[in-house]
Amino acid sequence: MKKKSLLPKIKAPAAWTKRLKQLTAKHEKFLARKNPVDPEWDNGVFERFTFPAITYRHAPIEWRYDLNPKTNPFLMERLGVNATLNPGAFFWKGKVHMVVRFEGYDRKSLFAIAESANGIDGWRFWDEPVDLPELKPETNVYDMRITFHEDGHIYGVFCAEAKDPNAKPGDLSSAVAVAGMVRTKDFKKWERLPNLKTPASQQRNVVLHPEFVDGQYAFYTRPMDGFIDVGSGGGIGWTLCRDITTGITGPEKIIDGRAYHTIKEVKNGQGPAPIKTPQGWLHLAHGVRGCAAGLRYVLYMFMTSLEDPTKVIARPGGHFLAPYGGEGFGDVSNVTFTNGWVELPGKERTVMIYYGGSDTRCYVARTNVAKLVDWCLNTPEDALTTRKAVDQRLALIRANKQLLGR
Ligand code: M1P
Repeated sequence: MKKKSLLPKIKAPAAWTKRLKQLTAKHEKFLARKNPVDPEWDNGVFERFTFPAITYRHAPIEWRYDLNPKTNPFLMERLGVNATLNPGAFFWKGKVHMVVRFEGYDRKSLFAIAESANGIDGWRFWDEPVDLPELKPETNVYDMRITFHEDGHIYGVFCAEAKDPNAKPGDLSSAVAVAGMVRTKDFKKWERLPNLKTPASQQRNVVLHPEFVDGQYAFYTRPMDGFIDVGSGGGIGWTLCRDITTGITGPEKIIDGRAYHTIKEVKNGQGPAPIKTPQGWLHLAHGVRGCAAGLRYVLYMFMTSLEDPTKVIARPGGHFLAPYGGEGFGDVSNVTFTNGWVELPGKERTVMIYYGGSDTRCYVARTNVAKLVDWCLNTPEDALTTRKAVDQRLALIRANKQLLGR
């Protein structure tokens, strides 16, 4: 994408123009930075990269600064960017795109699309953020999942939150979260659909399945009684919807529940829409557990059956990806969260995984479908007790010893 000049068409003091040129040069240098594979990380499952893929520093200068020397004589940032996180992702017109949760200093999230030729570096935001139609009441929107549905539309499902109308006076934190929906054909014009109406009082991490199931739209859900605490709800749910233009769904059932002493004992949620493989649907999700430092968010995987997408056929134990190095530090530390991945064209079936680190930055990891399927089908399930975990590890060690002739 060619960068246009930021010099205003009105007269500006020489010092002001000099500062703008310096600012622009620094920004361009940052955007041109290459992002090599992290040479330290090597688990054979996926590659990591040296730098985050997108940070607040990727935000275009004209999205932050008033470029009028009369109203901004010091050329100061007027609308700061706090974080760029939790991106949805899609492949479009030969390039990889992220739908970034773009958060201002005021905590409000916008959706902003950035593109890259290789999906690793060279990310540039489109001209303007997504001009999302609003459905009142709505205070904040975030974490869009993109689904190319077989009905021919491209859907974005996201969390739409508003103040809880039943909150006690003085309680300015309680909120209600629902699943908002838009659809588009070109990622420029977005049609807002009604919010999803499921049996649960609150929803977050809702994702549209790419195919019709029993002739209906199918959604992965995450039913909750509360806004932060899922209460008696939780787990990755599943519900069908006859007519997406009404948003009304049928009953909800849990297909991947929470479990004591696992990486998803507090809550979990489907990541992006699943990827279809001959062996089943590949799912990437987040799991949350509590610890002395607060909540810890990691990514995990599972597979579901092609014949019955509600049936889990593989549950590799533990996390797939967890906060690593600087990923674990930020606005909400100890968090990795995903709602985007992209399968690149080609028989290698390369998969680029996009994830947020600590609600602050976007990261990328690279793998392929064959590795992910192997990881899911051949990684032992969570043993659930220490005794069984000892057995699991001993089995591995002893089998290896035998192979090594020890
Ligand atoms: O702050 C961590 C994450 O918290 C929420 O996820 P969940 O609903 O599973 O708790 C989301 O707000 C997510 O955006 C955020 O990264």
